[in-house]
Amino acid sequence: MRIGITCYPTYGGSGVVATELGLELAARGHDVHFISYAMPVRITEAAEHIHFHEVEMLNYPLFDHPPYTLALATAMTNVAVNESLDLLHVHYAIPHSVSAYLARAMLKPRRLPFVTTLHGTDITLVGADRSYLPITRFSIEESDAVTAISEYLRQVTLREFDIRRPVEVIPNFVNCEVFRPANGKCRREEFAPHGEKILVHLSNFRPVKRVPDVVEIFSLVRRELPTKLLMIGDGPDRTIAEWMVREKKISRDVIFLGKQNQVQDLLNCADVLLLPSDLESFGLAALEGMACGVPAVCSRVGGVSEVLRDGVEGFLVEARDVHTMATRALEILSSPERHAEMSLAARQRALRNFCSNNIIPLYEDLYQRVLKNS
Ligand code: GMT
Repeated sequence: MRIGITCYPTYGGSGVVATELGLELAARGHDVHFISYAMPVRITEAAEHIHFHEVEMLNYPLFDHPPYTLALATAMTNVAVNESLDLLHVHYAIPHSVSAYLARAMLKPRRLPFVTTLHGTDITLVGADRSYLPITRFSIEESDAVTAISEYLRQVTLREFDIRRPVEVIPNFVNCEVFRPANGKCRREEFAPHGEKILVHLSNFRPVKRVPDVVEIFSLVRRELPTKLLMIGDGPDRTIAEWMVREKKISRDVIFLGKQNQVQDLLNCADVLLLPSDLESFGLAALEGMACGVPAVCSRVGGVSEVLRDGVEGFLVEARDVHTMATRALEILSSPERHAEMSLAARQRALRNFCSNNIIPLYEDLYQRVLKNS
């Protein structure tokens, strides 16, 4: 198939999933055309079947805000014609789904069906805001197929938007060959030269991720056990986290690594992953850690319980309860047996439920059905 994929090309979870999906589809012989304002960050090298089309935007002085939605719709239309696309697959409803709707309408009578994948904040925060609700609802209803990355998100979408059409769940996935336990290959001593334990946090440092809670949890754990904290990613709350670290005089033990591409190499150095978000429709970071055999301590929110089971692959704790999160992290860190048990369970759950080998065919099947019915 010839598939156009649109996503946010940055380090957000939806962009990561869309990019990995494109790479997996290309590896299976499909022609994949990314259409966005920048090259998706996880595409680090040229590959067969992978193409990138940058959305050109005229920045006329009259435009206070350049109309990206329209420029994207135009790019989708052009790419669809020039590359004979079979369909579009957009990730994150706003505004991608609206652009796809326009592209499909512009190309009539030629067929260009589009699939919309909902990721989370496009529904729970942005879409639910009155300013965007009607257009989000419209673009969902108009899509040729809609998927949500967890049952939780499916339910919220149907309920909050009063959606009458089917929304399928296709969970997020991970390449279990790339994200796998390193079995001692990580150079831990670079981060923990005296045999300290290692906690890790991986996110886009937005307020919803509760980055300050990560620092609080870490400082509570560190009081009991020599531990280091790896902070992977960047975003608005990095500054406050850095300030907290300085105030608490724990700078030597907290390593801010910024945005990273080969996150599997870093996850493999960690003993426990922290994900104390206020909301996660899925929690891709937890899954990536699990695939590497890293148990996680997460908030019990949204769709996280569909990914990780409390007491099996890690722990689920009420959001913002940093004391219990620290206690749970210490429970894992201070017992090698418990850690080994949870690490194995984490890897096995990723293998059984969330490997790309099992999930990509679900998308292929969906595309076939859409092409048949449109
Ligand atoms: O909050 C983020 O990380 C960004 C957001 C996105 O769409 O880029 O993430 C959402 O999609 C991820 C990939 O499907 C999910 O793993 C995250 O749980 C979800 N975030 C929220 O629901 C807050």
